[in-house]
Amino acid sequence: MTTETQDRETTDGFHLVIDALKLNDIDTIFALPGIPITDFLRIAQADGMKVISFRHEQHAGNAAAAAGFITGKPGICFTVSAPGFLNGLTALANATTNCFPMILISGSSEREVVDLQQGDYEEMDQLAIAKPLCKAAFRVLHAEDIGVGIARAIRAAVSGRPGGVYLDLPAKVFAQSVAKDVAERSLIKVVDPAPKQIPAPEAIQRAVDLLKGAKKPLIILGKGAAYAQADAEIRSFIEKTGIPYLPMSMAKGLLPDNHPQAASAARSYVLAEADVVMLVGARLNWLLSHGKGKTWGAGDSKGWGKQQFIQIDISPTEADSNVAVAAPLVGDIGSAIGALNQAIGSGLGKVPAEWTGAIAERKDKNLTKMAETLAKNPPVMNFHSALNVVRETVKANPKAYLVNEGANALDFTRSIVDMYEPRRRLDVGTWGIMGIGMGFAVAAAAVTGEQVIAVEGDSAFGFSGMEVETICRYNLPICIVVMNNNGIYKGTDVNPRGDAMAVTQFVKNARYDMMMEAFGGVGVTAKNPEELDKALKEAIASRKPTLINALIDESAGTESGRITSLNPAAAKKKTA
Ligand code: ADP
Ligand code: TPW
Ligand code: MG
Repeated sequence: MTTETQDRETTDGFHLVIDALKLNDIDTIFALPGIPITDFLRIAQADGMKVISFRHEQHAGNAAAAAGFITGKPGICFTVSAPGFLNGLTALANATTNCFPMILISGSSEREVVDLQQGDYEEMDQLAIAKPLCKAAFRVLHAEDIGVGIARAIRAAVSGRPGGVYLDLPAKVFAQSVAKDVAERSLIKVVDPAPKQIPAPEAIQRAVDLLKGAKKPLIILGKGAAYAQADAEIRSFIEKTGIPYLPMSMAKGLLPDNHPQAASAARSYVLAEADVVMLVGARLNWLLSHGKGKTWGAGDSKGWGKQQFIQIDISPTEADSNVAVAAPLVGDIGSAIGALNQAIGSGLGKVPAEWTGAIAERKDKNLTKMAETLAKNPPVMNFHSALNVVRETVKANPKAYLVNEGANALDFTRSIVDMYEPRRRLDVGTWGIMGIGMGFAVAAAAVTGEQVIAVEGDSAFGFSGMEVETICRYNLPICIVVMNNNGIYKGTDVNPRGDAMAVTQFVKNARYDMMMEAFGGVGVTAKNPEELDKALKEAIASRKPTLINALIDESAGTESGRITSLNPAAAKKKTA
């Protein structure tokens, strides 16, 4: 500790928070200043921590969440009280929903005044508000409890099912002085913050028996599998068993998308036909049609398919959440897959060739069709011709992070752009939330130093667009590609009254590239795949903050992208 704010015998809350974080190997803070956080951030920076200062707390929070997913350590976000806290809360709730470890630490007003509702500066009972939206919430009232507060927050964020944690620090705690010897003893280095959870041998055997009897087995990898960092064990299990697999969106790249056992190009076929499905860190939520209905080969939309499920999850209450799970395997994915690998020895016996053959046939057909579509170069650039360029760019730069949000801009990117490395795809996650773009991009670049490519719908980009200043300020290697189709889903909607623009339309031909130029970055407009390719190559070679305004046929998208069926209006039409 080197700053002049302390004397020899005592330290204070500011330093204790920093020391507690450092002691637990946390070296990066995502934040937005204001009382009492400004001084805290200054001291943290002076003490050698990396502090990334944002323009809106939601994006600082999203950055912390993404850092948590990428590193497996809780990402840390600091905000001021009431409004700053609330701005960060969406990110905290989203992190919890996605099972990403993060800690939101907010300054707060004085308890005595808040509890009597006497109208303090930015008064709010933040702890009570945060509680239902995160895994755990704590408040520290005495500086000597900071060590315990940070330790509990870290453990809560990363142990078991990871998630968001809130830590409330009333302003006066920062200024409290504590004798140095007391302070030192009060700090806790968390030992084994995310302990292994070894699944029971009989649970392993149950799963193996089920797989042995399967004629049409399928593995589904979710973002929990990506988060677990058990890449080699997972790959070995998949290759030893020969079972076809489907990656969920953020599990893409856990095994390269061009792996021979990848079944993504035959997704609807394998989901409808499989008899035994092993879920690895993936929930049977809306993204998997709740495990039933037509997607799963059931006759009607509410019926059950013929599948039997094996589910590996660290959360013991996840099994049976939507449909019966025949073989629940509670444990961390590394331990569970490790135990399965041991139990099956050199393999399970061959997956029936009828099954793998039928999948291969469909894959070939669909991949050929996709290749034809991608090869087309229509006079007005569309999602396919633009994303074909991004596809080749990622192929040539497999370590690059791909951040992705939007509706069509999301769905087309997910299916067109192959991923080759684990945890490189960061997207809208379980909620399908807009606004993660720039926060996730900043985190990926700041934490890993790798190139980031952010493929953004023009609406999606708008939610966090002001953070281009942050990107320029820290000179981060981020290339944003705005898929500019003049609106939400499409730019062609009409307001039948004609007295204002339609609700999904934006200003035509907006110059998003100029937003990047405003802060000293590179802005480019790309009207065709050649221009897009050139701009992407230059961005990656220079590592300069770049925004490519990719002009996309405004009629090319569909309402809500691939989830049109969730629209009440569409549902009404269907039942009418
Ligand atoms: P996706 O959206 O990709 O299908 P989900 O977010 O629905 O994935 O599911 C992730 C699941 O992974 C959660 O149920 C979570 O409890 C689980 N999980 C997270 N980390 C681990 C881990 N280390 N070991 C086992 N399960 C994990
Ligand atoms: C926090 C609802 C889902 S997708 C989307 C919105 C507003 C934008 C789609 O337009 P975009 O993509 O990005 O231009 P494209 O390619 O189809 O034109 N608020 C939040 N989250 C969500 N999901 C919405 C609103 C939504
Ligand atoms: Mg759009």
